[in-house]
Amino acid sequence: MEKPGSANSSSELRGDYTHADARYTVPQDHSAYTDAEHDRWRRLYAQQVKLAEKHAARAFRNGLARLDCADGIPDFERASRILDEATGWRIVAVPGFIPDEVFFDHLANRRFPVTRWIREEHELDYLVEPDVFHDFFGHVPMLLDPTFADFMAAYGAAGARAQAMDAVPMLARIYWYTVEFGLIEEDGALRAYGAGIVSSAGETVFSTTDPDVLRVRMNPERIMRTAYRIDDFQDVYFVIDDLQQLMTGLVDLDFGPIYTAYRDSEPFAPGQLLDGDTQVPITISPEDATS
Ligand code: HBI
Ligand code: FE
Repeated sequence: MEKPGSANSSSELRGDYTHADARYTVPQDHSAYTDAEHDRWRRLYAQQVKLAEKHAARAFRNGLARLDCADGIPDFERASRILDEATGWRIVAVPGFIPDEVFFDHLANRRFPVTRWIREEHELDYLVEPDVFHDFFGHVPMLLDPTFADFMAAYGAAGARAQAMDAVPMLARIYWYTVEFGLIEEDGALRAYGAGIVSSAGETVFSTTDPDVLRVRMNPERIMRTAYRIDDFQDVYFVIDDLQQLMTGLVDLDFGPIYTAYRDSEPFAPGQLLDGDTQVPITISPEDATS
């Protein structure tokens, strides 16, 4: 029997923007989640944390451990206190996707928008739009890393100029191929730090062990000129050597001339190896080779 007066599940709130404020934020209303929803979170968490041990970046695993959120859908206020102390970030609850300029403004001010509803049972393995598991499990642990936290704030601050130069799609590709689907080389192995990867069972294994998918060293101009798909595993993954490369390779680079030069050009189709690409070979570890 659900508590009287509370929404009988977060899915009723899915995409409900009627109570959103000017910054598209809403109360999380943590008490409204049902036991079934907390149980769904626990099953998703248990599945993904096991894969993360082997395939996720160290910064992700360390951040996840500090958030201590295995037992159910986390309370954003509690998590914000941990985040704020570590890197000055906080979480704001949102009903779902929000306009680019609002999203950029949140990031520039170290507020990370987390969707408040959780996917349905039949969406356990895949859903197109982000839910609380994608946003919190996938994105929030990395925000405890100071370098990544600075990069995310700088990404948000870059939004206004991209809009002024009519180049948001090019900036959005940077987010896509790093924050959502980025790989990092650590201890000689490929690890995932992208939220879209670490929150997906299939893509965590595919992106780090598939012998055939294209993997290329991170290259800002190449990324800004490469289209992406949102409905399947990626056809190309970009690899960094360490998180500092997000600052030195991206934040320190003036995107203006790249916007001007290519914003009206056709983007490259993902998955094709281009002149100038440095391909990253897959290093199948012995245990992977036998599994
Ligand atoms: N809104 N809630 C939410 N979450 C996102 O990840 C998000 C968004 N709006 C725009 C957006 N991402 C991307 O298009 C940005 O890179 C611009
Ligand atoms: Fe995301």
